[in-house]
Amino acid sequence: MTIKLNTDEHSKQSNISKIKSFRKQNRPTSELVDGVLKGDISALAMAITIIESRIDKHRVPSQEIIAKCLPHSGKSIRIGITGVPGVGKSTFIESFGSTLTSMGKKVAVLAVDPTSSISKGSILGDKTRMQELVRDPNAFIRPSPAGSSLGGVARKTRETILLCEAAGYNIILIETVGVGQSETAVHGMVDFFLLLKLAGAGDELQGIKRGIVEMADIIVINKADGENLKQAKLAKVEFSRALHLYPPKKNGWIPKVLSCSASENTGIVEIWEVIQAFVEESKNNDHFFSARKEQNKYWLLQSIDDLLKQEFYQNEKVKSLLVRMTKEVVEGKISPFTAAEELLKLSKTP
Ligand SMILES: Nc1nc2c(ncn2[C@@H]2O[C@H](COP(=O)(O)OP(=O)(O)O)[C@@H](O)[C@H]2O)c(=O)[nH]1
Ligand SMILES: [Mg+2]
Repeated sequence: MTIKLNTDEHSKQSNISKIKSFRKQNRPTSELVDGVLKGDISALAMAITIIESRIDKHRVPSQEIIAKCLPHSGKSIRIGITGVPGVGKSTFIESFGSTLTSMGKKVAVLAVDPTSSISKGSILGDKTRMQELVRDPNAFIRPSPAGSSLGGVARKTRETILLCEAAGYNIILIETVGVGQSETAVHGMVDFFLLLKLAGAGDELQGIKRGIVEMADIIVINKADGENLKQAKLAKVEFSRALHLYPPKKNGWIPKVLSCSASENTGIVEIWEVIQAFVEESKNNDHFFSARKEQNKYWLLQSIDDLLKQEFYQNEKVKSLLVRMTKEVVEGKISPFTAAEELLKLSKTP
């Protein structure tokens, strides 16, 4: 096995930990879990690597690690951060994350970006925007797991949340890029969902879908600085009004609209205050924990879906018949439904 090393200088630290992890690969999982529970970053990184691994021999250890960490998880605030590329997510996470660590919090930054393995532009790859946080001993940054399906990427990120919590991180920030389905997946794994926006262009022009606005617990107009400041303040007022047109939230929370400058660190503390108010309110009316329970249920069903599909498509008999069936369906010799039924029947034969 070879270790893939990153070449940019900001990844030097991660290279060191990769090599260390590599050497420690034969550590028993109990030792690894002890390390995680003590907050040892290299143990945490290694445990996550095992969980993300698609190698068969990592399957059992991965389940053991999760089982042992689960009782120690849950004690954090999980925050999803979304917005179109360029809106300032990475810059915001740097500023917000550093503000939180300076308050004594331990912050883990994760990402769900199913495109990152294709474009190589992993949204956390631009660690240049997180120079401070990268060096912060109270911050842990982990790029998006690679994966071909959003389901797989999301599952791994969800499990990584549990490990980070077991390691003592009490704020989990999950970045996702504001296009496609990944924000729905992230919304399904966080307590609080933050949408970053820009003043000026309308939502459609910014590529923000209505559904994403509906999911947001806070909308933050970023880049409220310099010549843009006035426009950002205006956008904030306008958007607060527009929000009344959206259906009320099940938990009774009224989404807030704020503005900030991620690069100048203004308006950041106010955002944290809103999140604290949200947590307090939703813990008081019990929506905080009931939402997490709902999420667990959702992920159970999602996992069953994933596993069933995986089992089906990996079945050797299915694989070979699928090619022929596809051809016959395309040529109109057999109906798609009949073909599907036959394939399913075949997958169940021993
Ligand atoms: N003026 C200004 N520029 C910002 C602010 N936040 C981010 N930027 C700039 O916007 C660009 C995109 O930021 P980045 O954090 O990479 O956005 P991301 O793609 O959403 O992660 C960079 O050039 C940042 O320097 C801000 O608050 N004010
Ligand atoms: Mg970014």
